[in-house]
Amino acid sequence: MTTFEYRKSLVLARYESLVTRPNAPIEGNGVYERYVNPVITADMVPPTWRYDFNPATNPYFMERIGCNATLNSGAIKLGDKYVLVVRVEGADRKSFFAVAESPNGIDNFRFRERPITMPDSDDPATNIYDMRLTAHEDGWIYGLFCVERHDPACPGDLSAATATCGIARTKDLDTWERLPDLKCKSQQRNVVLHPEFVEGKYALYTRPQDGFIDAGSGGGIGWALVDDITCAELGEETIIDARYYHTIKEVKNGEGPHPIKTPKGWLHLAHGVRGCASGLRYVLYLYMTSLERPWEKIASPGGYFMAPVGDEYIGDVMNVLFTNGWIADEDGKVFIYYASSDTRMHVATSTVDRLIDYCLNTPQDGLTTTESVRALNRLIDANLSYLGK
Ligand code: M1P
Repeated sequence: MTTFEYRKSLVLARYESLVTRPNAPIEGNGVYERYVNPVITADMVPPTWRYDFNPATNPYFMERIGCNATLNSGAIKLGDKYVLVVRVEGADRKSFFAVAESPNGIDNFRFRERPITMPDSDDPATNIYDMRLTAHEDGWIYGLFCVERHDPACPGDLSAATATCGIARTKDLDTWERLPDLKCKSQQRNVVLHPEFVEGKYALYTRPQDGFIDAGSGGGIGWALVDDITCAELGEETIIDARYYHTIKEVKNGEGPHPIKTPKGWLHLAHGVRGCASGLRYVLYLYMTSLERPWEKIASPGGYFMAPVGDEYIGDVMNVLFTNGWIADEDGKVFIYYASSDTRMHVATSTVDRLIDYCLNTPQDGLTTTESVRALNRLIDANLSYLGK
């Protein structure tokens, strides 16, 4: 057997065993279940994207185009398929989008034949990433994502960048119509389209930031209405979920996927960031807003909902959980897709009922040690009295 034949069969066998690997839930805290295996890793990118399959031009069956990571994925249910628009990051540090589908949402994710070719806007980007998908009531599926360019105001600084919200729409996730980027005064990452019209307008969750990394004076997750999504311009932004000193969202926060509509209100999933000696720590949290007034908070459970555990701590950017995709099935089951340490994709499952219960019955962050201990004592008092002690 030639080196080419040997290596090709090895690579294909490894790939097949990875994409067909069954997954299993791990019993956890009762709020959600994590799963034994990640759902998508860089090794699950199709071999035809990485290898030259012609023995004449690749006699050693060497990898030609490397893949570094598969992370922050948008999610949507299309027919009976659980579909992710994955941020795939090449070895060259450029991210692109690619569609991966699974029959059950927890394993057997397989990429479509080709990645998405996203049309450029008039001002081409260096990098695009972190798509939020919204099947809007206007009939289109929208993808809102971060568009990164070198900051023209700092020609001598090669790390100076700008973040803008790119907007595109599709019916099938393969062919996309690119719309103009969101016009606004501040930099924007983590912009999310609400699935319904509000006061006859498109509604956006925003995250105003002064710089590419720093939120600066941007106070948290914002809310803004837009008249025309085909030339979207951000007017007044209202902060609906603010950052606070000494909380999980002290440094910054950002809306995850669009909220899920429930009988008790809109259920939101977001990320919060704080600083510590080892750098930034990204965790996930939940909150709820009013059904009629989605910009008004009605529940704000304190602390994080999910934080890195075990291997999730380790990767390209350590100590990070990030989410921009979830799927709620008609029977109430919820699939939460999250990336760990900017490296790989995972799933956690729960139900709409359990997540609402969590939001409505977890004490709010009282913002001081005294208040945290008070909340603990209220639970202990109730338990002692119930247990007759
Ligand atoms: O590296 C962690 C995350 O950092 C950024 O998050 P934020 O938008 O809160 O600044 C993004 O670059 C995100 O992609 C990344 O996962």
